[in-house]
Amino acid sequence: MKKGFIFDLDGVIVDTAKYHFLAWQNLANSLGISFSEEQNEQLKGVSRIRSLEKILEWGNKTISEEEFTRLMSEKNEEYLIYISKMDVSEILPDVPRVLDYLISKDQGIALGSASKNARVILDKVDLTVKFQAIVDGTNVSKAKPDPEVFLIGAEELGILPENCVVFEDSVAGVQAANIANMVSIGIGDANILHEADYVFNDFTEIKEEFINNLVTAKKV
Ligand code: B16
Ligand code: MG
Repeated sequence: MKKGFIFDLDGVIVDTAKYHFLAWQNLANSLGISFSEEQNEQLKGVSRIRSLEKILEWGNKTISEEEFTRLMSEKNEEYLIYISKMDVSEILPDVPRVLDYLISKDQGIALGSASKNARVILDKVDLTVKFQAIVDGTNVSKAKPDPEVFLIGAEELGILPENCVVFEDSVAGVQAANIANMVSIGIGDANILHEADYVFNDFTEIKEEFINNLVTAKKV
C-alpha cells in the first residue's frame, strides 16, 4: 500500500526558527519595537507577510505599503545570509532515518512548507533528492491553516488526501492537515499540538513499527 508522507520544513526537518528570530528581531529593533523569543514562537508556520503585520501590530506601528515591501525584503536578505551557511549538520535528529525508511518502503514523500526559501534550504542540507514533490510558499495562495499546501502535495504525489500523513510543528499546520482529512502528526509539545492525531517530541521517538502501522492501515 502506498501512502503519502508530507513534511513541513521549518521546525520539522531543520530548525530555522532561530534564524527567522535573529532577522525579525533586528528589523523590529530598527523600528523601535521589542521582539521576544515568545513572540517568535507565534510566527512559526506563519507567512512572511503575516509575520511582519503581527510585529507591526505588537509595536502599534503603521507604515506605508512601500516601506512594508522594503522591510520584508530587508528581513529576507538577512535571513538568506544565515541560511547560506547551513549544512547537513542542521538536519534535526533521525529525520534522515525516517525519510530513508519511507523510501525503502516505496512510499510517497512530499514537502509542504509555507517558506518561499524552502528549496534553497533543502539544497543546503542535501535533502532535495529525497522528495518526489516540493510544495512551498511560492506555490500557494492561501496560508496554513488553509489546507492548500498539503492538498497540492497529495495531488502531486498522486495520492488521495485520506491516504496522506502530515508531519507539522505548528498549530496552524496541524489544523491544515486535519482540514485536509489527513493524519496529523505533531512534532513538538503535546500541550500545544493537542489537535494532532499523534504527537512526538522529535523523530527519535518515531519507531519503524509506528510507521509500518501508518503504511499498512486500511484507512489511516
Ligand atoms: P519565508 P514552515 C514557515 O515555514 C516558518 O515556520 C515561518 O516562521 C516563516 O515565516 C514562513 O515559513 C515563511 O518563510 O520568509 O522563508 O518565506 O514551517 O511552513 O516550513
Ligand atoms: Mg514549521
